[in-house]
Amino acid sequence: MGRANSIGCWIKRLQDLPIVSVTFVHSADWQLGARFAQFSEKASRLREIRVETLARTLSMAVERGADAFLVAGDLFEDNHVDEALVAQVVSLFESVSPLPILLLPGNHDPYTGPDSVWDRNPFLQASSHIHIFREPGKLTVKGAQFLGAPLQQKVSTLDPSLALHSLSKAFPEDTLKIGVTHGAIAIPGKHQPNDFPIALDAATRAGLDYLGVGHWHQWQVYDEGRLVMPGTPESDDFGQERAGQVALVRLEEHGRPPQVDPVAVGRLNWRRLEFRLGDEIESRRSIEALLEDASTEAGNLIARVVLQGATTAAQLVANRQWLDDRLDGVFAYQLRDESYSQLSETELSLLAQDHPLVDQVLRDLECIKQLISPGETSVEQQTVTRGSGLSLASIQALLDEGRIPLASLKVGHLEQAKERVMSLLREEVR
Ligand SMILES: [Mn+2]
Repeated sequence: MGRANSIGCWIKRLQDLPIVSVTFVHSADWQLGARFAQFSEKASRLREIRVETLARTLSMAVERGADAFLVAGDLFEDNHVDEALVAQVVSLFESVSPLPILLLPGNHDPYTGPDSVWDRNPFLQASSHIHIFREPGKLTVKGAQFLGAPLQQKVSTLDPSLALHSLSKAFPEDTLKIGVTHGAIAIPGKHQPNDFPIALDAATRAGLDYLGVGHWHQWQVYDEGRLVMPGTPESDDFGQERAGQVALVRLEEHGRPPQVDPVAVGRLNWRRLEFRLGDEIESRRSIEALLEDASTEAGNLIARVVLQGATTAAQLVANRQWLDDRLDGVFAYQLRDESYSQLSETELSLLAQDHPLVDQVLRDLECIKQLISPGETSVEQQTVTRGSGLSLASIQALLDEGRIPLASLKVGHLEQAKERVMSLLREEVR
């Protein structure tokens, strides 16, 4: 009897509690309309792919039963994107109606009034499930409060999350509150002072259960899991290992930690590869391995191959041809040539005639290298055989003058200096 009573009591208490749970997709930095000028004829396809990724991500949000879809700034590359793109994006949002779409102007697409992309006709005529935070404000979804602090200019030294404080205070303590804003995370030395610095504890400070931000293009989480920057959903550069994702967020009740899962939505795989000339077999093998990797569909690969090391003109041509053939099927491929000429004895003597100063620099570098590397021959002997004008004493004097302790100088430094001289020389010859 007592037991039944207590269960009944509990059920009643549960009914009295405002049970709110909300699931949403948090995205940012789509930068639709980005020019990708360096990709010339592939640039328009790169722009289309970003829109396709947005369409897939919206479908994913519907499939996962999301209650809202957030864009925490920089949906567009700038406020001057094509009218057709704006119409296309709005129609994608219309296609998932009534899923609430919450759009926040970022630093690329700040709300600056009637001249901004947010006041174009497709947005002005859009259905009410598409909400734009033109001003700091709130939108209620399933009893949870989404609070937006939009950007209205391109740069500012003010923390945009400060606007969320007053918005947050207007609600009872136990309300589920989600902030949305855009800016750099204020990590000392890692952000520009005028790049909308957001405090590392901005979510806690404003009493938010979650603060969804955008700006940097790689996934990062702060403030004990409450401050999330999901990165760009479609990678747009090399070296972004944590891009290509959006956050799927579930909040159960105020005060509980959010459940945040990254969902991979990006298609393109940007890879920077080093190709060591003089080590062709290993270099070619690593490219073969990448192309055979099942997770890397060649058609989705954007490869930048950096040629490095010393090579002869004939080897360079052969390796470039191999790369051109092998990487024919990838989405896009760039070759960066940082290699330098391996000169024959004849070429070296011609170099000495034509560019005596360069020749002397190379000989001096070689001489210093011999001085610091353990060898069988004495420095004096090397100096004589290399024909350098530098004596041991003059090298020591040069190092003293530059306050460089001999012990801190490594062979690698000299090799690097020689590579640099040779590559400059090659640029000159071309
Ligand atoms: Mn940004």
